[in-house]
Amino acid sequence: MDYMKPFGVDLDLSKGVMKNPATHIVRQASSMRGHYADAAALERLIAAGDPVHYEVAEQPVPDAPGQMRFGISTTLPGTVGGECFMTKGHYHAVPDTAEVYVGLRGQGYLLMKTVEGECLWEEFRPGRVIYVPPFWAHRTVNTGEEPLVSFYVYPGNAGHNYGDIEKQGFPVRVLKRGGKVEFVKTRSK
Ligand code: S6P
Ligand code: ZN
Repeated sequence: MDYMKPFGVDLDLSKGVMKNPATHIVRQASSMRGHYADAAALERLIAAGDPVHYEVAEQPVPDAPGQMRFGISTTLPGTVGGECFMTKGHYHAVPDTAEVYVGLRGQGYLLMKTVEGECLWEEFRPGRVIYVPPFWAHRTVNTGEEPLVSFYVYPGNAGHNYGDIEKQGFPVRVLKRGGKVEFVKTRSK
């Protein structure tokens, strides 16, 4: 049999980065249109230099159910009209696939929602493991003053479904006003 070869990668845990990632996705403010409540504030931020909101570093593996895809996700600190910087968020394209996150650096939350509109969150902090069960969409939110860095691993065939989140949004927004974090419900479901 032609086996896939084992491999290892190095993480710099003090910086919260993967050394020499094969894939490096960078999402700037201009790729976040439609995700924040205050669209005008986002446009001002784009015009003022279009800062990076988050980055993802991965070593790709085959898209097969027995494989495990893993990497480092880094969400930068900042706000858009008071709403904390966050990732787009997604369901997995194969919805009954779970994911595990481990907080490495920084502070924030993983918001999770079901298609019926239940929304729960778990705190990110260094050393905290968060389990995202099958069927829950997930979005990282940085509520701190430094980059929020996490390690994640999920099934190789899971894929991403962003379209449903673009349509539905999340029923809870995370704001920071006067240094205080607030969870604001935007609708009952
Ligand atoms: C993949 C995993 C993370 C996110 C990353 C960026 O399943 O959940 O790698 O992709 O945090 O978020 P998003 O919502 O833009 O994919
Ligand atoms: Zn995921």
